[in-house]
Amino acid sequence: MSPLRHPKTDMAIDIPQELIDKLAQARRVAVLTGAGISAESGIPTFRDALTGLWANYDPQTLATPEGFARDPRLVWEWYAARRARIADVRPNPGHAALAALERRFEQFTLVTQNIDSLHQRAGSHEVVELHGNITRVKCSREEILVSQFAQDESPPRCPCGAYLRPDVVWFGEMLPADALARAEEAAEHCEIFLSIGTSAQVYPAAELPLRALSAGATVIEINPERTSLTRHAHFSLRGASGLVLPQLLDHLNAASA
Ligand code: BJW
Repeated sequence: MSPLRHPKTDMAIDIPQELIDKLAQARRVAVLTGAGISAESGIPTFRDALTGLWANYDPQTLATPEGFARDPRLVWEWYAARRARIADVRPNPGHAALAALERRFEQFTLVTQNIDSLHQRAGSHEVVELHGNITRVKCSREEILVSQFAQDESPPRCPCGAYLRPDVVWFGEMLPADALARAEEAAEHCEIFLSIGTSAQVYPAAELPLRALSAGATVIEINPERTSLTRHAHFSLRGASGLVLPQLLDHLNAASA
């Protein structure tokens, strides 16, 4: 198949026919997304040089329980600013293509490390959130979700007196057990595993494509850069997910027309 060209960038995206054929024949597909899929919506990633959040902010200060204990106001306000930014952006063609792919397969599990709800806003129905969701707030002591609270303090307080915090997973914290179990199950039973827009550096999410590999799945990576997964992946599509995924969908539609 001839290389595809994106009209805006003229960037050639080489999608091997073998990959399209495997996808067209698959019944069970699992997908892991990371910050890169939301980059084209205007949400910064974490580890990209210069533009990544961790290039400008210290993860130990802002994304650990210890950091929150040290300076709850700083952490609360950092998340409030990110929440406002996320509310202001829209899903991009990569999110939309994944929502369309969900409808094509007998089993399709979309696992995300993102906390931004952009998959749901693009129309994906079954989204497994490994690292929580920034729109939710929970009690830092009792861990229960709280939907209404007075905004007179920063951070606001739970009726029990403890500070409220975003319902996201910080370093050193356990992932939600049910979400992790669903993700592992999907990785171990899929025929195709797509790893999209993640640097594959954060565990246990980074283990999922390796589990899929061990179970015999075909692993496809979509990322403009090499990652620690690249050398293990059967196919590596080097490009922005907002360009690659819609073209992958077009090829798939053409293959089954
Ligand atoms: C594009 C693009 C475009 C750009 N299109 N792509 C085993 C070994 C070593 C350490 C550990 C281990 N097991 C556990 C750990 C500790 C730790 C960990 O993994 N540390 C590593 C950093 C070494 N893990 C944990 O603590 C986890 N908890 C846990 O394991 O509990 C049990 C336990 C506890 C204690 C000890 C041991 C076990 C919790 C991890 C929580 C991660 N939380 C964060 C913050 C969430 C809230 C928030 O948003 O603020 O989650 S950190 C941050 O990283 C965020 C992300 O979800 C996560 C992953 O990042 P992601 O998505 O991969 O983003 P980037 O920026 O890294 O990559 C973006 C990619 O996109 C790049 O590759 C670009 O090229 C690409 N890209 N534009 C497509 N247009």
